[in-house]
Amino acid sequence: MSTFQVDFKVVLLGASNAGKTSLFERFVNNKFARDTKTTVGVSFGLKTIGVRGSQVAMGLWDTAGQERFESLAKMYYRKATSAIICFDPTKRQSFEKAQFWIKELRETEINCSVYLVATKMDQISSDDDWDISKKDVMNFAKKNKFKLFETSAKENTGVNKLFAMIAQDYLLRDEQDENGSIKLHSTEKNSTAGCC
Ligand SMILES: Nc1nc2c(ncn2[C@@H]2O[C@H](COP(=O)(O)OP(=O)(O)O)[C@@H](O)[C@H]2O)c(=O)[nH]1
Ligand SMILES: [Mg+2]
Repeated sequence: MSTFQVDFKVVLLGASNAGKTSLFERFVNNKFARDTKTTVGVSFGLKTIGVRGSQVAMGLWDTAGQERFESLAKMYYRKATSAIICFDPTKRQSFEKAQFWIKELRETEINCSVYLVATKMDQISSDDDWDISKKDVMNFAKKNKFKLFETSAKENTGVNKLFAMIAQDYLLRDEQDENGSIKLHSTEKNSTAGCC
């Protein structure tokens, strides 16, 4: 068993069908699959990102659909540095669920940075296509000091920008707080693998 180091933990959260697994797949494997439902267990991906001359290892966790039952174990987001909260802007309920997960997360992980992500932007041609008012979403983000991003896993837009910002924010935080990183054990390096 080899050991590898994860500098920081990032979790994906949001409603079922919000586009979490697709975002994960696009970022980790640079793929877009129409059917993502075959994931078993929690997926874990490791990506090394270069930021301002430093290399940081991001551990990215995706659910296996347990969010459908609103029964994600707290273990899933325990000690997460950053949380990507996905929602489908064409579905009001998806945004409501996003707010639910932020609340759940913040109950225990008070210092976890939140990145609010409107997914599937290839399906949006104007602000009128949003099912919730875009202005309300922007106000919500601003009020809570969450960064707001727009992505399309299908067309690979906004994805790198999101993860680069997460890595950059982590480095800034890390410079202020020189505390330890999380150690993980795996048989595989730099790949996705079932976990937990
Ligand atoms: N058009 C489009 N469809 C997407 C995109 N991301 C995800 N989907 C579709 O939305 C559905 C749910 O995506 P999935 O990633 O499984 O969502 P999850 O349940 O949050 O993990 C699937 O049918 C995906 O193909 C995107 O960027 N564009
Ligand atoms: Mg999924």
